[in-house]
Amino acid sequence: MADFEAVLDALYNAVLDGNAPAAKKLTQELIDGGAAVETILYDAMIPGMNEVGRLFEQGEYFVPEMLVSANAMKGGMELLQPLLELSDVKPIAKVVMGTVRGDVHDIGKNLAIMMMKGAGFQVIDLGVNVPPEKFIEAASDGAAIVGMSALLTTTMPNMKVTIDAFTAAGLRDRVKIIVGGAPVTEEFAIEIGADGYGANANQAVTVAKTLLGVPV
Ligand code: B12
Repeated sequence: MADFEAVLDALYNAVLDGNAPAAKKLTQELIDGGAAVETILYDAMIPGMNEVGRLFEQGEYFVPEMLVSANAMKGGMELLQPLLELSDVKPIAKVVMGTVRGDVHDIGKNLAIMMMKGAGFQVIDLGVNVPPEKFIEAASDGAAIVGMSALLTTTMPNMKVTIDAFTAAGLRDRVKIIVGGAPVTEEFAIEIGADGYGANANQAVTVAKTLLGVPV
């Protein structure tokens, strides 16, 4: 294989250009060459998406461009998923994850889920635009952790709405609630009464394990 750096660079550009076939091909090339999942994600795909966000903010990219980039990244991610799956291992705990109501961004949530599954959690993915009732219903069936993702400043408040709904339903003490997503911060997490915050998909794992008293 051509040197790693050049392929990572090409993958970054494939995400940036929304070139799904190239993103898949290059991801496969990196996997075959022995690149670590983290390297593929954090040194190519995620920086690519961040650049897409910057271009959108500057008015150079519009929603359709964001969408094709997201699809290109998702195609690559699908190839990474099987590498993280553990078989025949008793799950550490059940986790319910979703993107909050009003928000359809799911790449970060899906990454967090991938990492959590890889670390041995059983994860129920509720998808996007998830109302509080749906989080509550899914969590009532033995979940230890509820994870919420939000990418919009306008949907972040729905994390608090969901936490308050857990309290109102008398279930707040039964689950640990963790939050994440680009605009979410540790301070915000504390302010809304979440139990934990993760800045990235790896931290989703460490924060969940720490909250459950499982060695990290
Ligand atoms: C791709 C994208 C889209 C795609 C989403 C496709 C998809 N399937 O997800 C589409 C085109 C649909 C879209 C739509 C919109 N988008 Co958009 N989008 C983005 C973009 C470019 C990338 C997001 C992304 O995937 N990042 C990569 C992932 C890996 O990062 P991440 O989500 O932060 O996740 C990481 C961590 O945060 C953490 N994490 C995430 N979730 C969780 C959960 C837990 C529990 C934990 C512990 C950790 C964790 O782990 C992840 C991995 O490290 C961002 C720009 C950006 N840089 O964020 C804008 C951005 C989020 N979008 C934006 C906007 C404005 C919109 C629209 C309103 C545009 C419009 N006019 O219609 C709509 C809103 C639609 C809606 N109702 O949700 C703005 C938000 C601004 C704001 N202040 O709120 C941004 C920031 C762009 C910008 N710079 O202006 N978007």
